[in-house]
Amino acid sequence: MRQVERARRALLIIDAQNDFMPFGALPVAEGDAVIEVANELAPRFDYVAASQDWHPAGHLSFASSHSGCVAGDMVDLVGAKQVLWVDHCIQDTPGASFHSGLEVSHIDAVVKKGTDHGIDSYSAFFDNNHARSTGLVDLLRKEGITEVYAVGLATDYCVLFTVLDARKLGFSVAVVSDGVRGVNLRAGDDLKALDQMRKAGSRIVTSEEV
Ligand code: VGL
Ligand code: ZN
Repeated sequence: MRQVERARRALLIIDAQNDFMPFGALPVAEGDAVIEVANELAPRFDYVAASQDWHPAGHLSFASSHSGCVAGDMVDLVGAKQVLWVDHCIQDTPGASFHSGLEVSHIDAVVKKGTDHGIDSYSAFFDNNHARSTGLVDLLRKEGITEVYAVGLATDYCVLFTVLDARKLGFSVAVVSDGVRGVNLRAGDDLKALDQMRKAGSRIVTSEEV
């Protein structure tokens, strides 16, 4: 009998942390809606990896680290443009913890990002200047994963850059549209990000289509 080989699939749960929830320091509207989608999908995957934004206090992506700056300002960090944020996801604080509703027993690996004081890391794979890997790509390759699905926060930052890197690394990629939400510093940023991900060759699917 012939067997059809199915792709090995991983679910990537991006930054499902308290500080990005509606009650958190850097609130994403309806951010908590991604939790039940993640919980529902996770058991159906061969491998589940979750990322945590994990900044040291005084991180240079924080407006509070630049005198005279407020959240939303742009600065130059190691030659790249950087949006400044309110303090968020500081290592070992409650704001950096996963939302309490997230079913962590489904998670096979956690990768931390944004840990270097001077450089931000939107992608769960590499920091923003692509100098350092979080190790996620090695974990996925060791598991024989060829296809990744993304849920989490935020559509227009960390989900976007994770998905773009996943495509560059050669994975086939799907973004679960009802499992992501955007910061929307400008209205419509989330829709633009979905479009950008589609143009980079990722599929946009609903959780029912997974
Ligand atoms: C994020 C802004 C700053 C994200 C992280 O998880 O999308 N956004 N740090
Ligand atoms: Zn951050």
